[in-house]
Amino acid sequence: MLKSPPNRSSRWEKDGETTILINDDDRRELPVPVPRMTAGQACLWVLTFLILSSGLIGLVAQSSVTWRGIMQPLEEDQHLAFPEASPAGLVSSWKSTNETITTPTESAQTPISTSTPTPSNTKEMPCIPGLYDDMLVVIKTGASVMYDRALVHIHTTLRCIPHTLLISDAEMDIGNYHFVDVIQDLDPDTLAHEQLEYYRLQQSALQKNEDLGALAQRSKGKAWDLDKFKFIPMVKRAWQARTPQTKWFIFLEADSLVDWANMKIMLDAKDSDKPWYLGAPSWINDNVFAHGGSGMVVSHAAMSQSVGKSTEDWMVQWGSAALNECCGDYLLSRAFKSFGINMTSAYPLLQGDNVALAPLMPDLWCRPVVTMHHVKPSHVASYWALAEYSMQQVAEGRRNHSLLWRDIYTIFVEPSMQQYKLDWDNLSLDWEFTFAKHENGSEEEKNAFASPGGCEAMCRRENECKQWSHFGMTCKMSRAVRAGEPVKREKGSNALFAQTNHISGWMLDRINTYTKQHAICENGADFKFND
Ligand SMILES: *[C@@H]1O[C@H](CO)[C@@H](O)[C@H](O)[C@H]1NC(C)=O
Ligand SMILES: *[C@@H]1O[C@H](CO)[C@@H](O)[C@H](O)[C@H]1NC(C)=O
Ligand SMILES: *[C@@H]1O[C@H](CO)[C@@H](O)[C@H](O)[C@H]1NC(C)=O
Ligand SMILES: *[C@@H]1O[C@H](CO)[C@@H](O)[C@H](O)[C@H]1NC(C)=O
Ligand SMILES: CC(=O)N[C@H]1CO[C@H](CO)[C@@H](O)[C@@H]1O
Repeated sequence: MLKSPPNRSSRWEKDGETTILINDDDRRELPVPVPRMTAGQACLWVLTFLILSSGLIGLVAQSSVTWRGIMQPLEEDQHLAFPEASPAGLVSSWKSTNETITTPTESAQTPISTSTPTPSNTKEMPCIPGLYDDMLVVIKTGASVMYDRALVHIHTTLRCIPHTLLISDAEMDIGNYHFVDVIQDLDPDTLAHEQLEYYRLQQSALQKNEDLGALAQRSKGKAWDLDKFKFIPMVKRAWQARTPQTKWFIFLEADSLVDWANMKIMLDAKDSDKPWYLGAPSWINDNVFAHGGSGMVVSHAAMSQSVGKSTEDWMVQWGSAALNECCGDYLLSRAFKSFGINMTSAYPLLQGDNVALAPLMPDLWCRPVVTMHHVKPSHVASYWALAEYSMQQVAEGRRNHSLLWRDIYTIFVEPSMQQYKLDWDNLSLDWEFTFAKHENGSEEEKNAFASPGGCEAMCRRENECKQWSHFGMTCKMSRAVRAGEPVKREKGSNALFAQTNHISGWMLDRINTYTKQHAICENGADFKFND
């Protein structure tokens, strides 16, 4: 995929540098990658080798107490970036962070009891009639992943949304929820094209009652290739499915997560009679477009000035264009642009990170959660258990907003924060120390890339550094706190040899200072975006 979340594309691209540079055979002889080596550097490498091969001793020497536990086996919960707790447990732990949620009017009468969780504590909230009538919510998925991804939304995201449209590449049903095959809306020439071979395979598998998930696995990635063809007919179907009340068309994917109360606050501040096409910007070359997985929101005016002029022309002009494009969301931005409708960035309200990857602190701290992407069904459910309660409070006027990212930090991330985690990465971006760039650097710089302890020490030296990660001969550090994700340990590697493992660490004291100093979002939730 060419797409990357906003403000991150260039930085993440650099990730390639951190992958190990040598193959397994070389590694046995020389535990560090050495691109070009002079005599002086050779000394450094010998030294490094000694430090690293003395393993624990070397690490302990680098930063005493920190590395005491490095040989201990991983505990199971270290692998959970986003723990899956029971809904009742989550809600009560959230409620125990009293400052976060206590509002002046709430105190005496909270609808959820904090007593021992029982199933009745987690009973669904009643839907409030009419609340979301002005939205048409469109979720796009594919027949091969429908049960894996879309099912959870039926019981959560979509439960109180009266007007929905489910887009797929085969006609299917889950209970009352119908999934529409929009590929069939393409013209016959496009349908016959080789790029749609998977669609035809899937059609015949459906007729024979074959397992579509298994078909997708056999066809390795071909199912995903259908995705780009769905966007143009999806927008046509959405226009046709509007009701007299529809002001906003909200396009999501089945691995997106949404907080409706925050979404509604965001949209109520905008005029749907203006041609809004809101999204999280992504770029292909220099062309900006709204990233599909982050959620795209199109106003009634924008729809009526484009697809609404003539659904036939819309399909004739843009339906087959997917044959020549990589990505459907990019194609859609071109289609809207041809009607004079440019995307407006709603980042970071609409955004494509999940809990593990989002820069929780300080960037998102007082920002409301509106969308996330790459969210597992279990996490949609966990989030929902919490958001349903806060959304209800917003609807009752007892809160001015639903969940903020700092609530996400407090509930899902803080409990598993620790000084360091083994086999953990995707964190740190603001500083980078590598052999290639710092082979002639200061002692501190050389130590930083040479070992996790040196990397941690370097982070300690930078006042603003809140976390670091070490892998190979690279140390990365960052101002923002990201929860990160487990990384699979390289085959045959050993915890003793630090550079074959990802290790990430946090400056817990700095992080705690930040959370204390920013315990209150003094200006409330920050719903601003540039427009
Ligand atoms: C939570 O409430 C208790 C008791 O009301 C109070 O002592 C404590 O300071 C509060 N915590 C925060 C973070 O406000
Ligand atoms: C949309 O963007 C293009 C440049 O990419 C600009 O020329 C055009 O005026 C913009 N249209 C509107 C309505 O702002
Ligand atoms: C909501 O916002 C208003 C105006 O900013 C403020 O006066 C009020 O206290 C807030 N209500 C809650 C429950 O936070
Ligand atoms: C480090 O110094 C050596 C010898 O002077 C030189 O060949 C090499 O290019 C330098 N490396 C960097 C990254 O500047
Ligand atoms: C978003 C991102 O950068 N993900 C990376 C996390 O780390 C794994 C393993 O190092 C990479 O494969 C991902 O691309």
